[in-house]
Amino acid sequence: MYLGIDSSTQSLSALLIDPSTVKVLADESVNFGKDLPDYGAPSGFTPGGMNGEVHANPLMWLDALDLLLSRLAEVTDLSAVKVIAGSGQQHGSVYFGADFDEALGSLDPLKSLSSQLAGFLTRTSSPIWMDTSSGEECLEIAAAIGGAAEVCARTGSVAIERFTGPQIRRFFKQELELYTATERIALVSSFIASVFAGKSVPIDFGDGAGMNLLNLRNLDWDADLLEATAPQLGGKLLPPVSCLDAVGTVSSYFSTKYGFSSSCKVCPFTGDNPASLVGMGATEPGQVVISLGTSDTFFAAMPEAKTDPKGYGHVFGNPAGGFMSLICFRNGSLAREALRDELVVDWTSFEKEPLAETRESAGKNLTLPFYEPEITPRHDFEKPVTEFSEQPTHALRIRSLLEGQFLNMKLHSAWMGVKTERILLTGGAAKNDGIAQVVANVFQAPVERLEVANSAALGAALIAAASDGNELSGLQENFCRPAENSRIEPDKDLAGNYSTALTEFEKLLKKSI
Ligand code: XUL
Repeated sequence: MYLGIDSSTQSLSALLIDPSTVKVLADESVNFGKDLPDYGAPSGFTPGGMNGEVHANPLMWLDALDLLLSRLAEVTDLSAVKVIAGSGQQHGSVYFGADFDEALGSLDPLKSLSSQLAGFLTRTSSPIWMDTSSGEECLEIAAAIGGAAEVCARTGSVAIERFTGPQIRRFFKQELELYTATERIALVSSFIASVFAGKSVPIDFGDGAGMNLLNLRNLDWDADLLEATAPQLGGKLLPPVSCLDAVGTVSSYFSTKYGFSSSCKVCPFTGDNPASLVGMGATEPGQVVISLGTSDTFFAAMPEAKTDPKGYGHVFGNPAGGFMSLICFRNGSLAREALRDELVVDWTSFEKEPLAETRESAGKNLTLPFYEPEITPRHDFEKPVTEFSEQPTHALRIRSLLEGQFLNMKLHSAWMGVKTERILLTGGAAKNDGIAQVVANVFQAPVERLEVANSAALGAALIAAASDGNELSGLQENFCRPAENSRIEPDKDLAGNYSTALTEFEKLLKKSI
């Protein structure tokens, strides 16, 4: 049995698989907002941050871990788990002081994780990927390295606010004493892995590439970037590693409390997007994954590291080797939920039938689908920009928003030059056929959804199994199967309409930013 853990923005999930029977044995989840309301983070982060700050409480992640494992132990015998691997929302960071490793190694199973580790955090809150506060630090880092293009050539991304390096620099500038007291900096992924292993676990290449610190040429921390980011930073990070190589076994806290075998291995955790690439069976180039989550992401395996000339896209490590490209759209579910609430409707209004009452855009009835500041394209939007040539019904407004989201995605993914022969759709909104049909039509490619919905947790479980000698491609063939009747074909007659729509969408965008 192999356990995959995914620590995402809104929840912590676990998926347990048995490759010999090709079965998912357990699938449990803790929702931060619903299950841990005392943290006051209904969407997984503390609302009301100033100056673009979006932080979450790392103790909430620890309480979620105790709760998740107690739920899992109730339904399964965890002593048969051979390896644990995992993933975390990318870019978020956690800061510890001296003696943290000692505390990790001597946890008392009669007490909670959060009560025992709280005293060792040098920073009580963790900036996460939605944070946009470090614009100034991005400029400073780029200037020190010789410009944005040079940062991009080295790390696969220009310096970006949500990436960990600029966030660390901001912490150093604003809270020098606490920064100095910090002995170790982890990503969300390596934090949870460290807790499992009872010692500091290094950051993996896949997730580490989301920090503006990892040089993609040698997969090591870049000395110039470390220096440009903050003093003595190199000493606070362990050398990066691959998520496929186990780094230890579970600590006695987990074996005593939840019944894991003391020989159960722990792999370094990776980022949610690299794990999703594995869980979607897309680690070989040739297919594209669109993940509809809090943010929407568009990603694909790449034969070689290629960077976005406009600086919106990113290059991360592909857990199976090589690289993946990713583009993140901040107004994903954020925007769909905002329109749903504005129109006082539910998700059935986003289904095929109601949308069929309207016509597909042929360059008319366009929406720039941004309710909040967007990162692709980068602009401080406050509300959507619309251009309707008729009085819009609810259905037309929904169609226009969805078309805008996927036209924007098509426009900003062209640099990847990847053939979209098949689109694998995942994330909460993927099951909606109305949305899937818009994706198929805009990209003029068939859309498929997989049987297992939580691709990051599944990817983590497959990484755990692969680290134990199981062939990854065979695991993917067995576990990453399209769900029955999930394929949506594009309407080929709409190719011309959407090509015009793309041109008009781009014009409207240029006019508005
Ligand atoms: C990717 C990104 C998000 C987070 C949260 O760059 O910021 O996709 O990983 O899922």
